Amino acid sequence: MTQHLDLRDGGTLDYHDAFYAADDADAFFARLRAETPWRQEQSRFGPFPRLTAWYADPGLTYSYSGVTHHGSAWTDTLARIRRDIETAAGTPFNSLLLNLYRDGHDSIGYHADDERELGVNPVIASISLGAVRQFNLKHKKSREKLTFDLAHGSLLLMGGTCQHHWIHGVPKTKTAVGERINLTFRNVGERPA
Ligand SMILES: O=C(O)CCC(=O)C(=O)O
Ligand SMILES: [Mn+2]
Repeated sequence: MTQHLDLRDGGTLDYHDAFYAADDADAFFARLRAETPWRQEQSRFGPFPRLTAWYADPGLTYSYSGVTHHGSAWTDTLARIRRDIETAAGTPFNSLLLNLYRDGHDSIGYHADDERELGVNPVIASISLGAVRQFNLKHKKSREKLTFDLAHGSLLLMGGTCQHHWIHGVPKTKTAVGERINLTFRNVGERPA
């Protein structure tokens, strides 16, 4: 099932709940869980409540929540996923942030992917593997809220003005949940002077 939503003020969402079939999604989860160099990043507020990793084409650096990342080189698994997503989204991606949510205590707070090096109306492509977690979007002014349960093997594309007018996050949950891996593909341009 794929779902297209036009959001208030020009944002778009495209959600493919079974972008990958369960056996492919299972294999990707197992490989990425094992082969990713997961790191515990710190921001000025303390440790991130999740583990992260960053991959990118050579020469790119990316600042995220006050942390400057130097990307690792693409693995075969990640290169394959990137190709699939570029085809689905019709746009190239040169960098990838991975998040590992170890259990319901892990989360990402409301934010927009609006760093200047992502450009004006970035397309952000997000793959979910493993435990189903809630993904919330909130309009900055009207506070309108949307919630998705992001399925194992799903793809969510955020486009248009989504990052200007909406913030998004994955809240903590008291429900017992297993591990979830999220892959967020972005296209990082030159950092404006
Ligand atoms: O885990 C998710 O679904 C969202 C991750 C995210 O928003 C980010 O890394 O910027
Ligand atoms: Mn984000």
